[in-house]
Amino acid sequence: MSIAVRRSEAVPHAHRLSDFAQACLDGLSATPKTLPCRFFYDARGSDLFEEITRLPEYYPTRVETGILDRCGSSLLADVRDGATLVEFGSGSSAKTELLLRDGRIAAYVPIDVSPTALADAATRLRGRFPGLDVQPLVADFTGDLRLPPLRRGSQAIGFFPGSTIGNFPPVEAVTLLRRMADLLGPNGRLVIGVDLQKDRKRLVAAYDDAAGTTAAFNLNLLVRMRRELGARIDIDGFAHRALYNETANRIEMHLASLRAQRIEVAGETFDLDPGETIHTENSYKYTPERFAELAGVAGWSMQRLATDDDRLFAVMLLAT
Ligand code: AVJ
Repeated sequence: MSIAVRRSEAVPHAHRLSDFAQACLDGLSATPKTLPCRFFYDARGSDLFEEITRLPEYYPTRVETGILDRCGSSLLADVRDGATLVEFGSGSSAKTELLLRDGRIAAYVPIDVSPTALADAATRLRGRFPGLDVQPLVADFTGDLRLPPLRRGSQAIGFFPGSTIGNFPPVEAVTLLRRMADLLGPNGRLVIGVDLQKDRKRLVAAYDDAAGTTAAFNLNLLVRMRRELGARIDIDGFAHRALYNETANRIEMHLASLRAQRIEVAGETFDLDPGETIHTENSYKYTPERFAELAGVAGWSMQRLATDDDRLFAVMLLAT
């Protein structure tokens, strides 16, 4: 048996499982089997995701970047000078410059779980925007957050691009949006990217590309289980599946077992039937109206809406 123990937990909780091990036990015990998508992003998974954003079929990154490039300044038109931009899950902060170059943002708080990604982004942005006060925060944005003290009277503008909100089921999305509203305060704003409903073929192609990069990204969860948790899994016994669930308006990614087989992880065994799947990700798709309604439940009202000509993707400015 091998149990990965994170260094930070090793002393006080020598026998506690890592988050990942616990999530594998919980998800594989469930019916149907699931694994949470947040575990996609180890070093290899983050590289694969970067590769996905450059695929011809994966339009969201390209289209959202184009919208921010054209409409970044008009989205921020009513934002006060000296505002603080707070980015949730900032990663490489690649899209952030499209808001910073407008000049009314004085401080930037990138939030991410990866200290190295934060450090690289901070160095780059400080070089490019010499007056900008960059205060990185190492944290999981779905957890309890506290902002560093803002400069006096500075308006807090959240930034949540990439349609990451689509990974949360609507009820959880409302909870997250409400917590963001609380964090950002009374004059808070949120610039959020939302992937839009469109024809099924285009959606499925974006999550099942010809080069097989998304398949590798999905299967990397099993690779990670084997490496980090010493799991016994025949990875070749699984295949990537992407489908559009038209009832729930979401893309689903699954790992389908190609035969009857057994997985061993963290001291437990799990049997899979031929064709049985492990559900690894949901990516909800909205109409602008439907998303505005959802945000409304969380206390936000839509002030501005920017889309591309083909209406593939939307970037909204929400106000509390
Ligand atoms: C980064 C969560 C927005 O759902 O489109 C890409 C992740 N998964 N291809 C998405 C992802 C498969 C992506 N998000």
